[in-house]
Amino acid sequence: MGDNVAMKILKEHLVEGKLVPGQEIALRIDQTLLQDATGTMAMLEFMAMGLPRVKVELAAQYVDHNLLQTDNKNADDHAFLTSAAQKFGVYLSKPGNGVSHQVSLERFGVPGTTLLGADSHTPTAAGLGQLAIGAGGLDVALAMAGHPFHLTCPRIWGVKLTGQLQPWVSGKDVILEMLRRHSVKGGVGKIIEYYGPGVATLSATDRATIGNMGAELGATSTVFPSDQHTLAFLKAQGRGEVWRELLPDPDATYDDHDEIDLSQVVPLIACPSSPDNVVPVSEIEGLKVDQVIVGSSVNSSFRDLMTVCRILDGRKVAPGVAFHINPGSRQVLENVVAQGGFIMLLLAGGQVHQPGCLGCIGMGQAPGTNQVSLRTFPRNFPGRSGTKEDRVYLCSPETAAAAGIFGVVTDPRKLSDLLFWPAVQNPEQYLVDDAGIIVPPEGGSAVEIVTGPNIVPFPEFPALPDQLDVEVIIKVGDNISTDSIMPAGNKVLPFRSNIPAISKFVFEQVDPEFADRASQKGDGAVIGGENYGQGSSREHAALAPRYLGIRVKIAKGFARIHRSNLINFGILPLTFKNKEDYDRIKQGDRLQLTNLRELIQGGATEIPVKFNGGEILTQLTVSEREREELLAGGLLNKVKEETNGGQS
Ligand code: MIC
Repeated sequence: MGDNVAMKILKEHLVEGKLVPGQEIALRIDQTLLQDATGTMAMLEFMAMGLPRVKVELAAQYVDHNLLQTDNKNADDHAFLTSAAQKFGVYLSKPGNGVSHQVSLERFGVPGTTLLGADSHTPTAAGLGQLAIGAGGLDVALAMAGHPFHLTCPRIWGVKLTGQLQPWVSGKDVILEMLRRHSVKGGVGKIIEYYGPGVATLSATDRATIGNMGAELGATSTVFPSDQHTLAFLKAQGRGEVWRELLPDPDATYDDHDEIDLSQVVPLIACPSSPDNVVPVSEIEGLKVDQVIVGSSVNSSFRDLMTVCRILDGRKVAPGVAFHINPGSRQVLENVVAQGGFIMLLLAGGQVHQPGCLGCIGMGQAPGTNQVSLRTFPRNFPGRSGTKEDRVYLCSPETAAAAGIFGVVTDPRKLSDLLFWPAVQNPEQYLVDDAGIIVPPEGGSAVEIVTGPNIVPFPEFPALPDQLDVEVIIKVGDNISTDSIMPAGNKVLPFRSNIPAISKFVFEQVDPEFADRASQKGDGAVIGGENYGQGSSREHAALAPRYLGIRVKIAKGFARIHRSNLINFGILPLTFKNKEDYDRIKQGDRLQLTNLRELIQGGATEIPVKFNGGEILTQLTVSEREREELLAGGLLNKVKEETNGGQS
């Protein structure tokens, strides 16, 4: 039986365990990715390990999230990251050079290698046939220190692509079709591998779009084969020599199956406020639009932007619409400028911003009250835009451009009444300019690390006690995202390296009293529904609640990265054995967990929880390694124990 692409890469990188779905495995990591919002903490964690230099083939640090400089904080973090990158052998992509995913695709990605990134959208690298996985900052810091990455061996979900996309339909519509079919939980525990004749019709950047938003399906990763399109993209970047062909064997099999006939995919749109709330654009045609944003984390490539330029060429953005463009990278912007696209945007009335994440993480571009905002971003969780009760829709660049011109949601296929489909291709040779990348010097040991006053020491957490008597500080429903747990935005993001300060914002939009209540009550618990902690990789969604005293989270189910982050910081991730028990516990109840250490050491998979005179059974689904981390009070404590010969 032949291997699929994912299995080939997994086999080449497996260092522990067996490739049996559900079992814990460890993979060798070739490249790492940090961005500034998660990377400041991750860099501090790496430094706590005391190594002189990173031990991966390539480590890169991008400054793309915290670009606003309203006071010293973000600028201090940039200076810290720049000095640390120099010292430890990390490539530094400067503020304004672009979004990590786009720059990594352009300048660093290598087919067939592994990339671990402190950002859930790291699988954008699927566009190059790289196996890229999003993880918490601490896991990435460990990988930078040369440790393998542990994960539950995923099932491989083969999605056969046939046919060819119709004009005005693009990669974004394919991933929205996946979300329409399978929901934000559909990819949990899986690597999605696209194969079949339709793959050859998709450019590397369309594949990157599909890979990026595999994160919205909850998938561990996404892969595409590395073929002639991959080679063409790498050659156009002047990096053809890193290409290798990576195709599924002709008799490759998959654990799960689906099929998409690309020619049947229609323009789709995700309605507020979940990426899987997908309908055909035609269904909501005519809805008045106030704001359109193209770019940021996804759909910010040359093809995406140039398509928008061509659609806007010689036309005007509708008077009531603010039309923003956030290029994915300096390189994208330079190439759009070189091909005359920039002037088309300006003359049409577009607002062009510096390359970066910007409004995608709530750093500006928040819509007004009740305003409808169409974005080519990957996420539209409630309030993520920065505006409470926002109305954010996710769509392709083609749909975004059509809305910009007509001022109302419009099926982009109607644009053929105005112009021929531009069918923009990626250039055969990009204008390549690495001025925004600082290459680390050979020996960086003499470099002084620069730290500002906002970088505060990492909090210390004790080992897990034997008994826990905790109060339920909050009870929430299904699909709570990390944006709800630990909001981002311009007010909060500058505190990513200051846990005491950022913890004041935990659950701010759901329950503004949460942080005060949690710190007053001492040890606490959170009750959640299905897919708790979906969305971003931000470890602050575990770290900050832990700082406030949260010791246990009991949910119907956890999202992959958040579950690992909870364990990394010593929070017990328990699931209800009987999901109906969720209804029996309410906010304010006291929960007692006894003999915890003995149970966890002894390999117990069921943990009894007493409350209000009753008892429920919860499940602890963790590996041996994770049990040790929980007992130690978190992964950093365990690493310290190991380095100090058993003394914490
Ligand atoms: C996101 O899309 O939510 C982010 C911003 O890329 C995050 C990273 C973060 O929280 O800083 C992610 O998805 O990991």
